[in-house]
Amino acid sequence: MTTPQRIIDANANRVREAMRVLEEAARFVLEDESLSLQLKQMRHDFTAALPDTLGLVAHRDTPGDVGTTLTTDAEQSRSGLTEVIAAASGRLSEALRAIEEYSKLDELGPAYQPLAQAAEQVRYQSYDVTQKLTLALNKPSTQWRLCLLLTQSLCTHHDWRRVLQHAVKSGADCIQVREKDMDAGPLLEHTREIVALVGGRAAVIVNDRPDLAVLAGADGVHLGQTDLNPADARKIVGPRMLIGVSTSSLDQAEQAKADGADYCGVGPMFPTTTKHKPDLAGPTYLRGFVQWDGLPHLVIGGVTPTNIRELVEAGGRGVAVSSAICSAEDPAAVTASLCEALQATTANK
Ligand code: TZP
Ligand code: MG
Repeated sequence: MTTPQRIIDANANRVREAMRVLEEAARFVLEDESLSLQLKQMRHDFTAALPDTLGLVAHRDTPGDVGTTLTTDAEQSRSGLTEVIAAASGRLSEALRAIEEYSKLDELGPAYQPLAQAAEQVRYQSYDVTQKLTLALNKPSTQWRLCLLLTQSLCTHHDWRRVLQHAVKSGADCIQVREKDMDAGPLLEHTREIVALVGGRAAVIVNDRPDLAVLAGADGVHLGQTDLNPADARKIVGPRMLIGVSTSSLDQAEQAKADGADYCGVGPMFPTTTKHKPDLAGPTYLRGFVQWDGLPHLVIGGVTPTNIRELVEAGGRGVAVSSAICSAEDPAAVTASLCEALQATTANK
């Protein structure tokens, strides 16, 4: 009786093929090193659980397979990458389940038991990686144009709520809550108020605190080099929320990407009194970052309507600005002027 082996062989091919489809998306579409590695590892673990000694290939009979000419309309087209991933992950888990069930048949004896167990383990892993892939492919773009770093004490001419409203109305598409001296309780209340005031018109990112970002229903968290590692922060914020990392060199940017960051702060560009940063990365780093083009960016540090042109010319597509807007007499005008300068780049891309 060769039927179970033939089924197992056919499904083992399906598993490897489906894994390849997923792996290519992780590697070439998302360029996500850790997800690519996870998929590669799964493919290797699965192949190792299929020893040649089982002689499965001898049971193959492709010309005699009545299923090779059966197709459905749904198999003939894919509306986009999400559907490619959905089809491959469905095929993967179904094929793994088929292997698991047929490998348990008494008639095959104990040699197939490890295969049944391995197929079950890989199936659970497949649920995890396909969720990560699907969420990553559907993540909103994080190439914002203008991020306002909102700090109450820097709002010298207007109440911070007015600064916020003016900035959002005038084109800021991201707000980072940056209050270094606020305790967790008040900071959570403050962030909740900002989330409510912004009302979905811009993304809200919380500086330093992934826990508060989750509790306040914000869109993400921004981390410095000595804050939590993005991979650890991800355990708190989950797969959907955005994680940004401040970087001053390409090594840091590459590391941030490997750790699962969604965008990088790139700076500091110019001297600033907002944060003590003795070493300027400057436009030279921005040019290197743009050439690398591994993640969306926010150029930061002393950015004003006067110097933004240089950053635009260096390839900057998004900026993060604190004092130039918070301390402005006319925060709306400053925001509009910065956005206008950036509009030119986006139009040129
Ligand atoms: N990280 C690098 S420079 C900087 C931060 C948080 C300060 C940005 O503020 P400003 O006032 O726009 O220079
Ligand atoms: Mg920090």
